Amino acid sequence: MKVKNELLKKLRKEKLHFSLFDPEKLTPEKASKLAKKVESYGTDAIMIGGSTTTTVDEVTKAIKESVDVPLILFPNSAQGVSKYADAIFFMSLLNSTKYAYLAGEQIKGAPLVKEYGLEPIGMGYVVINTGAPTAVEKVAKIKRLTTKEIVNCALAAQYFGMSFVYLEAGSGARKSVPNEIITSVKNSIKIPTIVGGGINGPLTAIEKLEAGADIIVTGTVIERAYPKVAEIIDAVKKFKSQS
Ligand code: 1GP
Repeated sequence: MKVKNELLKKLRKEKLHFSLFDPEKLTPEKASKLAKKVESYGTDAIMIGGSTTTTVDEVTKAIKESVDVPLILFPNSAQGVSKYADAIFFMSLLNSTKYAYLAGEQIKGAPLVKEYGLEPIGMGYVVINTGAPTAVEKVAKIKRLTTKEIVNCALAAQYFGMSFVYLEAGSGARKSVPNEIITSVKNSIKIPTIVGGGINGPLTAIEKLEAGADIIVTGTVIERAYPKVAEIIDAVKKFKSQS
């Protein structure tokens, strides 16, 4: 459990930043260029995946050949499994109403994880509606939850033995996960909380960290090559030195 243990070790001292790359929106050349950039800015891992089905091998291979940071698959289905990654978030979308997202695709993908020797990292994934429905909310037919139900999902993830909980507003969401939800989850569980979706600047990232996020994920700001991703990573690093 090399990748997971390294991340948990780092988390004992600091907050982390993960960069999300969606293979559907990137050519291998562009992915490689952006991966080198986020690595130079200090990102702690690169996640590879998106909401719609696509093959991930070419982009994953290009990133693997370009950087040394851990590559963690963030699959939307069994098709999101690539032999070129280091690890895979073996995740269940806990508030999906579709069997495929709860366990079906995971069962299909499990033999591939074994065959490719990928490190599985158990993760409970919860999609939170913060306004207009996002792609993941529509595709996975998400059940909208109260704060109490979100906390209960996070607790269930912990009791299943999962290593992380991911509170997701959806890629490109206009609003990120509300701070009070992050705080309620953080105060109720012992496993680290990942927060992503709609985090488009350093001030929002700091707010989420102050609310209790352990790991900040950004995707859209990287794809659009906004210089803001450097500022966001910098804010996460500075937060580390204050805590
Ligand atoms: C999506 O949380 C991630 O899974 C990233 O979202 O693209 O809005 O940064 P953004």
